[in-house]
Amino acid sequence: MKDYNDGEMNRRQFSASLASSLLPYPALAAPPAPFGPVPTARQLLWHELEVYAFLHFTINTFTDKEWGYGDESPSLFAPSAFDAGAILEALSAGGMKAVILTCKHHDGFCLWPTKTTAHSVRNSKWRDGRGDVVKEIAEAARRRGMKFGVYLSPWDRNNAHYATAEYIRIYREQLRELLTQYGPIYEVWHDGANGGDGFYGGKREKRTIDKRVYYDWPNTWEMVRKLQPNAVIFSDVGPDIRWVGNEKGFANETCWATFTPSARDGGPAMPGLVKEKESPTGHRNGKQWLPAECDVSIRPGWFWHENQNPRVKQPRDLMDLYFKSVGRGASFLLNVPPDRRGLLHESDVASLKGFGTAVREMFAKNLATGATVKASNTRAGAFRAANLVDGRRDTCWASQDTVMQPSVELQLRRDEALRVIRLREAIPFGQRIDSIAVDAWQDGDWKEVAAATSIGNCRLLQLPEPVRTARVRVRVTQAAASPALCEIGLF
Ligand code: FUL
Repeated sequence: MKDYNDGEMNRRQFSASLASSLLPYPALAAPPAPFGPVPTARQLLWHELEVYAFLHFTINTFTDKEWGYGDESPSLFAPSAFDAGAILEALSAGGMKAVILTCKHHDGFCLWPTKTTAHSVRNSKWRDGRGDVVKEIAEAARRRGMKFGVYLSPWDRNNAHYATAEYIRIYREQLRELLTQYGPIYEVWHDGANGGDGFYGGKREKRTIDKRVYYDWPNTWEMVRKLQPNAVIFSDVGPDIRWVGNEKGFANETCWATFTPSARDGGPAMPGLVKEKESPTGHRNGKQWLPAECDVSIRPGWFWHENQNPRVKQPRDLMDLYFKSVGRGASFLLNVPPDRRGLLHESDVASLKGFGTAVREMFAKNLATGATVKASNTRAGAFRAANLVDGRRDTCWASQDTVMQPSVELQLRRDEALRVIRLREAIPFGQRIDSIAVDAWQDGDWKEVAAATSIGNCRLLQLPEPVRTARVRVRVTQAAASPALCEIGLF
């Protein structure tokens, strides 16, 4: 398979921007050598999102199903008051930075007027067959400054050609339409569910495919790269973002951004064929930078069902998942399914709002801003300890190459009650730290208040109860290469 990793170039650009202020003293600017795989430019952009939404919406919304068989009449798709602007407003209130729409789910119904099949909105009564859900959601997202991504199910229970080579041509053509007609796409989502029985143009039979070869994924990914170079590709095996291995919305307590996907059957790893038990943790010395995405629905099902209206996750449940996904270096992909009106249900809107407000309030004031920062060791050049509290991700503190267990002390202006500590590694240099401990100065002595393993893009440490202190120390207790952190945040 082709090597998609252009992270090396990326790391050099990052180092160059750090060093630009030191041009008269080039010898001082030497950045740490990267450790292991490093993120690509598109992965770095994705790492900044952290929280984004899924919209599961299609004919299933009207038939009360999770997986449509593929024989549903397009006329069933009939939202009475579809309003993309209202949906995006609610997602934005929930703090979502982007949205991924199920442009086609397993039943094959296309939410845009595709030329590849008659099984689409074009043959529904909605807007007299002239509507385009993809367009309206994409445009509403852009109006709010949110990014837009597409879910296109590889499995298609409607298409007569499914399981033949012709279907792969059709699938790629659908993808081409989505990637060329709706502006910039930030994420392309390939589901692992595959094969089995379906309508298949009237045959109503069971069709199985060989997941290892049938989809010829490398060539589809190549096409995505050409049409949307900044889009990250998600699947069980990446190549950019990996499934976290469960649909409950959390990563393992230790979660490495690096991973070497392998197949359950010993063959090459492919979507739908990965040892998903290893996905929540990743691999410490994995060969690829392949960070985890934690998908979960705000309701028991992925699609809207009336009888699940009383079972919407509450803001505190979402907050817990936020800490167990974003707080473990992964992303949080929260599904909020539109109802039969084509709107988000009032309970979901209220939960989103409560969650968004809780996150904003928790991180509104970084108590580390303005603190005096001293490190036990700092490498020469632009890698000052003060970079840890400058609110930027493109500057960092780093120790000298041989110093693996440095510590950093923050002196605050006054006693503060700390509830959450946020750490971010300078990931363009790789995931270098194995473990850290955090101490607070209390009653004339250092007291350990928290400890963690993997950090990566973000590690959130929740203190069981607020700790009052004016001095905080972060100790790197183990590292595979000299540490480089871009943030220590205190909330
Ligand atoms: C699964 C699908 O089968 C579900 O219907 C849903 O789309 C979920 C996000 O992925 O594999």
